[in-house]
Amino acid sequence: MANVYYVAPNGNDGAAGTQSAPWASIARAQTAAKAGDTVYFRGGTFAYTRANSACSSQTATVDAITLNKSGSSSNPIRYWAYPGEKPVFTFSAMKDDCRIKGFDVIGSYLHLKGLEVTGVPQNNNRNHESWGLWISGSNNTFELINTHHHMGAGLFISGGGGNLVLNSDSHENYDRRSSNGAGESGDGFGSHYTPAGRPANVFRGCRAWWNSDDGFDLIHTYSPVLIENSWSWRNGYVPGTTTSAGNGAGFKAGGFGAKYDAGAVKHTVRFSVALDNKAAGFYSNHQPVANDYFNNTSYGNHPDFDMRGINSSGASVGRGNLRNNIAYTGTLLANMNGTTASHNSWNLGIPLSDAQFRSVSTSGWDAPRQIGGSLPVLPHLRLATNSALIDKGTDVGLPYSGSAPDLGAFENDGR
Ligand SMILES: [Ca+2]
Ligand SMILES: [Ca+2]
Ligand SMILES: [Ca+2]
Repeated sequence: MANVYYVAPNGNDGAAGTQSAPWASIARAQTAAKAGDTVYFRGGTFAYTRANSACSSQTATVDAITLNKSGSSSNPIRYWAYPGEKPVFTFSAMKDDCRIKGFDVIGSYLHLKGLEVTGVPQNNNRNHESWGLWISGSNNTFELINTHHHMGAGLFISGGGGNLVLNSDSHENYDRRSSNGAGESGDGFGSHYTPAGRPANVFRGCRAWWNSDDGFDLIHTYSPVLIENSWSWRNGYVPGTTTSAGNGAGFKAGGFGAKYDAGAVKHTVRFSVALDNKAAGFYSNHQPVANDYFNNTSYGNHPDFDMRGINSSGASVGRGNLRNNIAYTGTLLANMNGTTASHNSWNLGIPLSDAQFRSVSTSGWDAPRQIGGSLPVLPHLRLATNSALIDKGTDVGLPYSGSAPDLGAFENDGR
Protein backbone atom coordinates (compact mmCIF):
# COMPACT_ATOMS: atom_id res chain seq x y z
CA MET A 1 0.00 0.00 0.00
CA ALA A 2 1.29 3.44 -0.88
CA ASN A 3 1.95 5.77 2.03
CA VAL A 4 1.81 9.56 2.23
CA TYR A 5 4.28 11.37 4.46
CA TYR A 6 4.75 15.00 5.43
CA VAL A 7 7.81 17.18 5.99
CA ALA A 8 7.58 20.77 7.26
CA PRO A 9 10.03 23.51 8.29
CA ASN A 10 8.63 23.35 11.82
CA GLY A 11 8.57 19.54 11.87
CA ASN A 12 10.47 17.05 14.01
CA ASP A 13 12.31 13.99 12.77
CA GLY A 14 11.15 12.16 15.89
CA ALA A 15 7.51 12.71 14.95
CA ALA A 16 5.27 10.36 13.01
CA GLY A 17 5.61 11.96 9.56
CA THR A 18 1.89 12.60 9.33
CA GLN A 19 0.15 15.78 8.26
CA SER A 20 -0.44 16.77 11.89
CA ALA A 21 3.02 15.62 13.07
CA PRO A 22 5.39 16.18 10.14
CA TRP A 23 9.07 15.35 9.97
CA ALA A 24 11.69 18.09 9.60
CA SER A 25 13.97 16.64 6.93
CA ILE A 26 13.89 15.00 3.56
CA ALA A 27 16.58 12.63 4.84
CA ARG A 28 14.20 11.31 7.48
CA ALA A 29 11.46 10.94 4.89
CA GLN A 30 13.72 8.94 2.60
CA THR A 31 14.39 6.34 5.28
CA ALA A 32 10.66 5.54 5.25
CA ALA A 33 9.70 6.13 1.63
CA LYS A 34 9.43 3.21 -0.74
CA ALA A 35 8.27 2.81 -4.34
CA GLY A 36 4.81 4.32 -4.77
CA ASP A 37 4.97 6.55 -1.71
CA THR A 38 4.49 10.32 -1.72
CA VAL A 39 6.34 12.77 0.53
CA TYR A 40 4.75 16.22 0.73
CA PHE A 41 6.78 19.29 1.68
CA ARG A 42 4.94 22.13 3.32
CA GLY A 43 5.70 25.73 2.39
CA GLY A 44 8.54 27.65 3.98
CA THR A 45 12.31 27.45 4.17
CA PHE A 46 14.46 24.38 4.71
CA ALA A 47 17.86 25.93 5.49
CA TYR A 48 21.02 23.82 5.41
CA THR A 49 24.20 24.80 7.25
CA ARG A 50 26.34 21.71 6.70
CA ALA A 51 26.73 18.70 4.44
CA ASN A 52 25.81 15.16 5.48
CA SER A 53 29.49 14.14 5.50
CA ALA A 54 32.83 15.88 6.05
CA CYS A 55 35.06 17.22 3.26
CA SER A 56 38.00 14.82 3.02
CA SER A 57 39.96 17.49 1.13
CA GLN A 58 39.35 20.91 -0.38
CA THR A 59 38.67 19.27 -3.73
CA ALA A 60 36.39 16.51 -2.44
CA THR A 61 32.61 16.61 -2.95
CA VAL A 62 29.91 16.48 -0.29
CA ASP A 63 26.13 16.49 -0.40
CA ALA A 64 23.60 18.51 1.53
CA ILE A 65 20.90 16.01 0.50
CA THR A 66 21.53 12.55 -0.92
CA LEU A 67 18.63 10.80 -2.64
CA ASN A 68 19.92 7.25 -3.08
CA LYS A 69 16.75 5.22 -2.74
CA SER A 70 14.88 4.35 -5.94
CA GLY A 71 11.27 3.94 -6.87
CA SER A 72 10.22 1.63 -9.68
CA SER A 73 9.04 2.23 -13.23
CA SER A 74 5.36 1.99 -12.34
CA ASN A 75 5.72 3.32 -8.80
CA PRO A 76 8.08 6.26 -8.44
CA ILE A 77 8.83 7.81 -5.08
CA ARG A 78 7.32 11.32 -5.16
CA TYR A 79 8.92 14.27 -3.37
CA TRP A 80 6.32 16.93 -4.02
CA ALA A 81 5.47 20.38 -2.80
CA TYR A 82 2.19 20.24 -0.92
CA PRO A 83 -0.42 21.61 -3.36
CA GLY A 84 -0.46 25.41 -3.36
CA GLU A 85 2.63 25.74 -1.14
CA LYS A 86 6.27 26.57 -1.89
CA PRO A 87 9.01 24.68 -0.06
CA VAL A 88 12.40 26.38 -0.47
CA PHE A 89 15.66 24.49 0.06
CA THR A 90 18.39 27.02 0.73
CA PHE A 91 22.06 26.14 1.03
CA SER A 92 23.75 29.53 1.16
CA ALA A 93 24.76 29.19 4.82
CA MET A 94 26.80 26.03 4.22
CA LYS A 95 30.47 26.45 5.16
CA ASP A 96 31.86 23.10 3.96
CA ASP A 97 35.31 23.73 2.47
CA CYS A 98 34.97 21.63 -0.72
CA ARG A 99 32.58 21.10 -3.64
CA ILE A 100 28.92 20.85 -2.69
CA LYS A 101 25.89 19.22 -4.28
CA GLY A 102 22.62 20.62 -2.95
CA PHE A 103 20.60 17.62 -4.13
CA ASP A 104 22.67 14.58 -5.12
CA VAL A 105 20.18 12.38 -6.96
CA ILE A 106 21.73 8.94 -7.25
CA GLY A 107 18.43 7.06 -7.19
CA SER A 108 16.17 6.31 -10.13
CA TYR A 109 12.42 6.51 -10.65
CA LEU A 110 12.05 9.54 -8.41
CA HIS A 111 9.69 12.44 -9.10
CA LEU A 112 10.59 15.81 -7.61
CA LYS A 113 7.93 18.47 -8.08
CA GLY A 114 7.47 22.07 -7.05
CA LEU A 115 10.69 22.47 -5.10
CA GLU A 116 12.75 25.67 -5.05
CA VAL A 117 16.50 25.03 -4.70
CA THR A 118 18.87 27.93 -4.12
CA GLY A 119 22.23 29.19 -2.93
CA VAL A 120 24.70 26.30 -3.07
CA PRO A 121 28.06 28.03 -2.42
CA GLN A 122 31.69 27.55 -3.37
CA ASN A 123 33.65 28.01 -0.18
CA ASN A 124 37.10 27.91 -1.75
CA ASN A 125 38.55 28.65 -5.18
CA ARG A 126 40.09 25.27 -5.92
CA ASN A 127 37.25 23.73 -7.98
CA HIS A 128 35.28 24.45 -11.14
CA GLU A 129 31.89 24.59 -9.49
CA SER A 130 29.34 23.39 -6.97
CA TRP A 131 25.88 22.23 -8.12
CA GLY A 132 22.24 22.92 -7.26
CA LEU A 133 20.97 19.49 -8.32
CA TRP A 134 23.32 16.75 -9.55
CA ILE A 135 21.67 13.73 -11.17
CA SER A 136 23.48 10.48 -11.85
CA GLY A 137 20.34 8.35 -11.52
CA SER A 138 18.02 7.49 -14.40
CA ASN A 139 14.35 7.71 -15.31
CA ASN A 140 13.67 10.51 -12.85
CA THR A 141 11.28 13.41 -13.37
CA PHE A 142 12.13 16.94 -12.24
CA GLU A 143 9.00 19.03 -12.57
CA LEU A 144 8.40 22.66 -11.66
CA ILE A 145 11.85 22.93 -10.11
CA ASN A 146 13.07 26.49 -9.59
CA THR A 147 16.85 26.28 -9.17
CA HIS A 148 18.83 29.49 -8.92
CA HIS A 149 21.68 31.54 -7.48
CA HIS A 150 24.11 28.66 -7.12
CA MET A 151 27.87 28.94 -7.52
CA GLY A 152 27.73 26.39 -10.32
CA ALA A 153 25.15 24.73 -12.51
CA GLY A 154 21.50 24.85 -11.54
CA LEU A 155 20.68 21.30 -12.66
CA PHE A 156 23.42 18.99 -13.90
CA ILE A 157 22.78 15.49 -15.24
CA SER A 158 25.96 13.44 -15.09
CA GLY A 159 25.75 9.90 -16.36
CA GLY A 160 22.01 9.23 -16.02
CA GLY A 161 19.63 8.48 -18.88
CA GLY A 162 15.91 8.71 -19.42
CA ASN A 163 15.50 11.69 -17.12
CA LEU A 164 12.78 14.26 -17.85
CA VAL A 165 13.24 17.88 -16.78
CA LEU A 166 9.81 19.40 -17.20
CA ASN A 167 8.58 22.97 -16.83
CA SER A 168 11.56 23.98 -14.72
CA ASP A 169 13.56 27.20 -14.41
CA SER A 170 17.30 27.64 -13.82
CA HIS A 171 18.61 31.16 -13.47
CA GLU A 172 21.22 33.53 -12.17
CA ASN A 173 23.78 30.86 -11.41
CA TYR A 174 27.32 32.21 -11.14
CA ASP A 175 30.40 30.26 -10.05
CA ARG A 176 32.41 33.28 -9.07
CA ARG A 177 35.09 31.25 -7.26
CA SER A 178 35.83 28.80 -10.09
CA SER A 179 39.38 27.60 -10.63
CA ASN A 180 38.81 27.74 -14.41
CA GLY A 181 37.71 31.35 -14.40
CA ALA A 182 34.88 33.13 -12.66
CA GLY A 183 31.57 32.25 -14.28
CA GLU A 184 32.91 29.55 -16.64
CA SER A 185 30.84 26.70 -15.18
CA GLY A 186 27.62 28.39 -14.13
CA ASP A 187 25.26 26.74 -16.63
CA GLY A 188 21.49 26.69 -16.26
CA PHE A 189 20.90 23.07 -17.32
CA GLY A 190 23.42 20.42 -18.32
CA SER A 191 23.41 16.85 -19.57
CA HIS A 192 26.83 15.23 -19.67
CA TYR A 193 28.80 11.97 -19.48
CA THR A 194 25.85 9.64 -20.17
CA PRO A 195 27.20 6.41 -21.70
CA ALA A 196 26.05 5.20 -25.13
CA GLY A 197 22.76 3.41 -25.55
CA ARG A 198 20.75 5.06 -22.79
CA PRO A 199 17.32 6.58 -23.39
CA ALA A 200 17.38 10.31 -24.06
CA ASN A 201 17.41 12.88 -21.34
CA VAL A 202 14.66 15.37 -22.15
CA PHE A 203 14.25 19.05 -21.29
CA ARG A 204 10.74 20.28 -22.03
CA GLY A 205 9.15 23.61 -21.16
CA CYS A 206 12.27 24.82 -19.37
CA ARG A 207 13.75 28.32 -19.06
CA ALA A 208 17.36 29.32 -18.44
CA TRP A 209 18.32 32.94 -17.96
CA TRP A 210 21.12 35.14 -16.79
CA ASN A 211 23.43 32.23 -16.01
CA SER A 212 27.10 33.14 -16.11
CA ASP A 213 28.09 30.38 -18.56
CA ASP A 214 25.54 28.71 -20.88
CA GLY A 215 21.77 28.32 -20.66
CA PHE A 216 21.80 24.65 -21.73
CA ASP A 217 25.04 22.68 -22.18
CA LEU A 218 25.34 19.16 -23.65
CA ILE A 219 29.10 18.77 -23.88
CA HIS A 220 30.62 15.29 -23.40
CA THR A 221 27.66 12.96 -23.66
CA TYR A 222 27.15 9.71 -25.61
CA SER A 223 23.38 9.32 -25.47
CA PRO A 224 20.92 11.66 -27.12
CA VAL A 225 19.33 14.72 -25.56
CA LEU A 226 16.07 16.33 -26.65
CA ILE A 227 15.38 19.96 -25.80
CA GLU A 228 11.97 21.28 -26.80
CA ASN A 229 9.66 24.18 -26.04
CA SER A 230 12.38 25.82 -23.98
CA TRP A 231 13.70 29.38 -23.73
CA SER A 232 17.22 30.60 -23.02
CA TRP A 233 18.27 34.21 -22.70
CA ARG A 234 20.90 36.62 -21.47
CA ASN A 235 23.41 33.93 -20.53
CA GLY A 236 27.14 34.63 -20.37
CA TYR A 237 26.96 37.59 -18.03
CA VAL A 238 27.30 38.16 -14.32
CA PRO A 239 23.65 37.80 -13.24
CA GLY A 240 21.78 41.08 -13.18
CA THR A 241 24.47 42.89 -15.19
CA THR A 242 25.90 43.13 -18.70
CA THR A 243 29.38 42.31 -17.40
CA SER A 244 30.86 39.45 -19.41
CA ALA A 245 31.38 36.19 -17.51
CA GLY A 246 31.54 32.68 -19.07
CA ASN A 247 30.82 31.33 -22.58
CA GLY A 248 27.27 32.61 -23.07
CA ALA A 249 25.60 30.15 -25.44
CA GLY A 250 21.83 29.79 -25.27
CA PHE A 251 21.83 26.12 -26.34
CA LYS A 252 25.28 24.47 -26.53
CA ALA A 253 24.34 21.23 -28.23
CA GLY A 254 27.12 18.72 -27.87
CA GLY A 255 30.82 18.61 -28.52
CA PHE A 256 33.77 16.98 -26.82
CA GLY A 257 36.11 19.80 -25.93
CA ALA A 258 36.87 20.70 -29.56
CA LYS A 259 38.09 17.15 -30.31
CA TYR A 260 36.63 14.62 -32.74
CA ASP A 261 34.88 11.76 -30.94
CA ALA A 262 33.49 8.81 -32.90
CA GLY A 263 30.93 8.16 -30.16
CA ALA A 264 29.01 11.36 -30.80
CA VAL A 265 25.24 11.05 -31.22
CA LYS A 266 22.65 13.42 -32.63
CA HIS A 267 20.88 15.80 -30.28
CA THR A 268 17.67 17.63 -31.08
CA VAL A 269 16.66 21.19 -30.25
CA ARG A 270 13.21 22.26 -31.45
CA PHE A 271 10.44 24.78 -30.82
CA SER A 272 12.84 26.74 -28.63
CA VAL A 273 13.85 30.38 -28.32
CA ALA A 274 17.25 31.94 -27.69
CA LEU A 275 17.58 35.68 -27.26
CA ASP A 276 20.15 38.19 -26.19
CA ASN A 277 22.77 35.65 -25.24
CA LYS A 278 26.35 36.89 -25.14
CA ALA A 279 27.49 34.25 -27.67
CA ALA A 280 25.56 31.90 -29.98
CA GLY A 281 21.85 31.28 -29.55
CA PHE A 282 22.17 27.76 -30.95
CA TYR A 283 25.70 26.34 -31.00
CA SER A 284 27.02 22.99 -32.27
CA ASN A 285 30.22 23.41 -30.19
CA HIS A 286 32.50 21.26 -32.41
CA GLN A 287 29.92 18.46 -32.48
CA PRO A 288 31.16 15.65 -34.77
CA VAL A 289 27.66 14.79 -36.06
CA ALA A 290 24.76 16.90 -37.32
CA ASN A 291 22.13 17.73 -34.72
CA ASP A 292 18.53 18.49 -35.70
CA TYR A 293 17.56 22.13 -35.15
CA PHE A 294 13.89 22.45 -36.09
CA ASN A 295 11.51 25.39 -35.60
CA ASN A 296 13.63 27.52 -33.34
CA THR A 297 13.67 31.30 -33.02
CA SER A 298 16.97 33.03 -32.44
CA TYR A 299 16.92 36.74 -31.77
CA GLY A 300 19.76 39.08 -31.00
CA ASN A 301 22.46 36.47 -30.32
CA HIS A 302 26.08 36.47 -31.45
CA PRO A 303 25.58 34.72 -33.74
CA ASP A 304 22.05 33.32 -33.77
CA PHE A 305 23.14 29.97 -35.20
CA ASP A 306 26.77 28.83 -35.02
CA MET A 307 26.98 25.37 -36.55
CA ARG A 308 30.68 24.85 -35.91
CA GLY A 309 31.36 21.10 -36.01
CA ILE A 310 34.43 18.95 -36.45
CA ASN A 311 35.34 16.15 -38.87
CA SER A 312 37.37 13.00 -38.27
CA SER A 313 40.54 14.82 -39.34
CA GLY A 314 39.94 17.39 -36.67
CA ALA A 315 39.07 20.13 -39.16
CA SER A 316 36.34 22.65 -38.48
CA VAL A 317 33.23 22.07 -40.58
CA GLY A 318 29.56 23.05 -40.36
CA ARG A 319 27.37 20.39 -38.71
CA GLY A 320 23.61 20.64 -38.40
CA ASN A 321 20.24 19.89 -40.00
CA LEU A 322 18.31 23.13 -39.89
CA ARG A 323 14.66 23.52 -40.87
CA ASN A 324 12.00 26.14 -40.20
CA ASN A 325 14.19 28.32 -38.00
CA ILE A 326 14.21 32.09 -37.66
CA ALA A 327 17.38 34.14 -37.20
CA TYR A 328 16.65 37.79 -36.63
CA THR A 329 18.92 40.59 -35.42
CA GLY A 330 22.21 39.97 -33.70
CA THR A 331 24.85 38.57 -36.05
CA LEU A 332 22.75 35.77 -37.65
CA LEU A 333 24.91 32.87 -38.90
CA ALA A 334 28.33 31.25 -38.64
CA ASN A 335 29.92 28.04 -39.93
CA MET A 336 27.06 27.04 -42.22
CA ASN A 337 29.28 25.31 -44.84
CA GLY A 338 28.63 21.59 -44.46
CA THR A 339 25.20 21.88 -42.88
CA THR A 340 21.92 20.97 -44.49
CA ALA A 341 19.68 23.98 -44.16
CA SER A 342 16.40 24.73 -45.89
CA HIS A 343 13.15 26.56 -45.23
CA ASN A 344 14.83 28.78 -42.65
CA SER A 345 14.24 32.51 -42.62
CA TRP A 346 17.62 33.12 -44.24
CA ASN A 347 17.00 30.58 -47.02
CA LEU A 348 13.71 32.04 -48.17
CA GLY A 349 14.65 35.59 -49.00
CA ILE A 350 11.79 37.00 -46.95
CA PRO A 351 12.76 40.42 -45.59
CA LEU A 352 12.44 40.32 -41.82
CA SER A 353 11.14 43.21 -39.77
CA ASP A 354 9.65 43.74 -36.35
CA ALA A 355 6.23 43.84 -38.04
CA GLN A 356 6.46 40.07 -38.71
CA PHE A 357 6.05 39.54 -34.96
CA ARG A 358 3.38 40.46 -32.46
CA SER A 359 6.11 41.73 -30.15
CA VAL A 360 9.90 41.79 -30.11
CA SER A 361 10.12 42.64 -26.44
CA THR A 362 13.10 41.14 -24.65
CA SER A 363 11.63 41.62 -21.18
CA GLY A 364 8.98 39.61 -19.37
CA TRP A 365 10.18 36.19 -20.51
CA ASP A 366 10.37 35.15 -16.85
CA ALA A 367 6.63 35.76 -16.35
CA PRO A 368 4.73 33.32 -14.14
CA ARG A 369 3.88 29.95 -15.65
CA GLN A 370 0.37 28.85 -16.51
CA ILE A 371 -1.67 26.78 -14.09
CA GLY A 372 -0.23 23.32 -14.44
CA GLY A 373 3.24 24.64 -15.18
CA SER A 374 3.38 25.28 -18.93
CA LEU A 375 5.30 28.29 -20.18
CA PRO A 376 3.39 31.57 -20.13
CA VAL A 377 1.69 32.58 -23.37
CA LEU A 378 3.35 35.86 -24.36
CA PRO A 379 3.13 37.80 -27.61
CA HIS A 380 6.95 37.86 -27.67
CA LEU A 381 8.41 36.61 -30.96
CA ARG A 382 5.10 35.04 -31.96
CA LEU A 383 4.17 35.64 -35.56
CA ALA A 384 1.86 38.51 -36.36
CA THR A 385 -1.49 37.65 -37.95
CA ASN A 386 -0.25 38.69 -41.40
CA SER A 387 3.35 37.54 -40.98
CA ALA A 388 5.06 36.38 -44.16
CA LEU A 389 6.64 33.55 -42.11
CA ILE A 390 3.35 31.68 -41.69
CA ASP A 391 3.14 28.36 -43.59
CA LYS A 392 6.61 28.87 -45.11
CA GLY A 393 8.22 25.86 -43.45
CA THR A 394 8.56 22.23 -44.50
CA ASP A 395 7.08 19.15 -42.87
CA VAL A 396 9.61 17.64 -40.47
CA GLY A 397 7.18 15.09 -39.07
CA LEU A 398 5.94 17.29 -36.23
CA PRO A 399 2.45 18.73 -35.71
CA TYR A 400 1.50 21.99 -37.41
CA SER A 401 -1.59 23.92 -38.40
CA GLY A 402 -2.55 25.38 -41.75
CA SER A 403 -1.01 24.21 -45.02
CA ALA A 404 2.55 23.87 -43.72
CA PRO A 405 4.63 24.51 -40.61
CA ASP A 406 5.34 28.13 -39.80
CA LEU A 407 8.86 29.35 -39.18
CA GLY A 408 10.09 29.68 -35.63
CA ALA A 409 9.18 28.33 -32.22
CA PHE A 410 5.50 29.24 -32.13
CA GLU A 411 3.06 27.90 -34.68
CA ASN A 412 0.47 30.57 -35.38
CA ASP A 413 -2.84 29.09 -34.29
CA GLY A 414 -4.12 28.78 -37.84
CA ARG A 415 -4.96 32.44 -38.11
CA1 LIG B 1 32.41 27.67 -19.78
CA1 LIG C 1 29.04 25.51 -20.03
CA1 LIG D 1 1.19 26.75 -40.27
